[in-house]
Amino acid sequence: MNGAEYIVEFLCQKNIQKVYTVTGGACTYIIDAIGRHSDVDYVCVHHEQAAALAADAVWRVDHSQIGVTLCTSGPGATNLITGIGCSFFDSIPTLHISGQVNMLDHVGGLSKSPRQTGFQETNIVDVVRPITKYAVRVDTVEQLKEELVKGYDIAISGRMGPVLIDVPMNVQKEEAGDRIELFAEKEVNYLPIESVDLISLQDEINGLLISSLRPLVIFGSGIGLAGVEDEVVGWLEKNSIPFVSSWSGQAYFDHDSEYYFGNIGVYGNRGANYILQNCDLLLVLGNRLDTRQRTPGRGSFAAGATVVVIDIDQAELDKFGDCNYVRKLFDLRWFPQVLEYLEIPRSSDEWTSYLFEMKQKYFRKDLSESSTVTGALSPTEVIRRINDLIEVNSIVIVGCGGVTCWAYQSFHATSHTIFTNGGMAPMGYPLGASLGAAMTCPNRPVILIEGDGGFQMNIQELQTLKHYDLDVKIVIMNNGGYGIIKQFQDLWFDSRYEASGRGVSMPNFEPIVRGYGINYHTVRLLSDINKEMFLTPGSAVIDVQLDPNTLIKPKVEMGNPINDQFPYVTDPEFSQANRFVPYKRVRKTRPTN
Ligand SMILES: Cc1ncc(C[n+]2csc(CCOP(=O)(O)OP(=O)(O)O)c2C)c(N)n1
Ligand SMILES: [Mg+2]
Repeated sequence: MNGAEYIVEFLCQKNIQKVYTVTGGACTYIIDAIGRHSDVDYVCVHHEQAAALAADAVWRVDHSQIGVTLCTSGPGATNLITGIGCSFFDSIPTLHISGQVNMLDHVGGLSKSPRQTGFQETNIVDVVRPITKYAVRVDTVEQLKEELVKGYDIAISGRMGPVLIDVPMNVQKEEAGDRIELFAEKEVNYLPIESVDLISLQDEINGLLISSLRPLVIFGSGIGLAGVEDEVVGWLEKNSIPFVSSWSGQAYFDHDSEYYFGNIGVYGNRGANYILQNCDLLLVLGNRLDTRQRTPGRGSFAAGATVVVIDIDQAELDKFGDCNYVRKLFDLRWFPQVLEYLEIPRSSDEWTSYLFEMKQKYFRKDLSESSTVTGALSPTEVIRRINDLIEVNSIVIVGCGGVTCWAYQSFHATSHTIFTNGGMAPMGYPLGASLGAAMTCPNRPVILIEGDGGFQMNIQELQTLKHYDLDVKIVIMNNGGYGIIKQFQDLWFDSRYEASGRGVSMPNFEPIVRGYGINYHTVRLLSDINKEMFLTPGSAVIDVQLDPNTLIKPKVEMGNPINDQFPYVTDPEFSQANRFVPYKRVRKTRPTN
């Protein structure tokens, strides 16, 4: 085996069958080795960003494998960056193998440091270091062998994330022996349970649970990343413990759960936000409480509660600075052992009846627009209709923009898997990610909910869908521009739509989509959306024509706490909904409706 063949054999041993790639001079040995391997194949995409986004989706839809890309040096490697960042911020394990120029041609071999000596030579390792868990260049085949094992283990352990291994061409050609060496796991940085004082953790949480009358749990994606969603949901349901979720957390439980009260945050469900703001104990599991959840005015977040955050990453806990949160460094992989000894929080009768009152009044009742009143299509109604028509085991991948808010506010997942890229949130995520999802789970329908702006950003991947005959249904929530930005400009820039309306236009997607040989449907009325569109085999674009001024509702406008969202409710309704903790209405930027 040479180094290139060794890499492919290693991937095969790690259950990796697909490698997402755009070829180039510096990775051709590895490409050729894949071509000669019977169990590993490459998938040719049309932009390396899409390869990295495809890789980001793989673990999300199948926890038994991680996504892998292969690219050439220079522009091939730099094109991966957005996708690598996606996996880094969302803690998704991926492995990126970049080809590098021969070490003989490399600046590293010189005493002086010119910018470049080899053609397309780029120091990708240093470029991606801040957005990878680990990045390394290997200079020998022996190093390659060790780093593959080490890199893979780092990607899947502890707080997971992307790893990049840069392999010069001479190493790809070097003799590597005839067997794979899976060295003892050295670098695995799990937070071992012995390093945590389990008894005192249990005691402390127990003390808080016992004294709480209005407990609430935030279900964060960390629970799913740790693979303990079944145990945690079982505990919540068995003990009637109310919970709300983050957007990313929504991927990991059945939203029909009686004790689920919606998703929280700036664009969260009204009722869920009220509940959160009125609890007296907030147990945050695997959620980093970013600005989209707490708003920049953090002081008003869960103002009447003791907030307990359990997180795998000390830096995430440290970032809370002088907030008086109780912080516990703990790997939720072992949380089931903690659950066994936890007291059951006792909700007061007032709290329980309030929870269900809020659910009755607000849960799945938010309506961005009502088509019957305004005549324009309501994005909320569109999402709900799609939700009703698609199969329950569908994978739903959401874009970035108004479209994210509409989808997460309205989609009700039972056995579906719904995800977006939450941290990096690049436009164009769904098309790239769909390749990884559809390749990894060929028997599950893949549905994208994308904006017209986002669709433009990886539109070239329609060809990959076509070439591999993948079955992906792409719903475009088409408002003819960058809706979420315009809504922000409405508030802060007197509706001057600079670079969101002025300067931006969208093409007629129909001839473009048909040019790729992909089916196309226009939707002007809710009733235009039908089951056939989703059931007909082959990829299709479903182009939903929204009014360009369709707003995201509800939404926290900057300066307000999360329980005072636009459109503003009346003062009596506000007081009713916030009956346990007094909140002053800070500022009404728009009239009460
Ligand atoms: C790669 C990238 N560039 C810029 C942005 C900033 N951004 C966030 S949403 C958005 C507009 C998205 O438009 P569209 O996909 O049509 O969604 P809409 O808000 O109209 O629903 C922009 C420009 C981004 N998230 N990603
Ligand atoms: Mg748009």
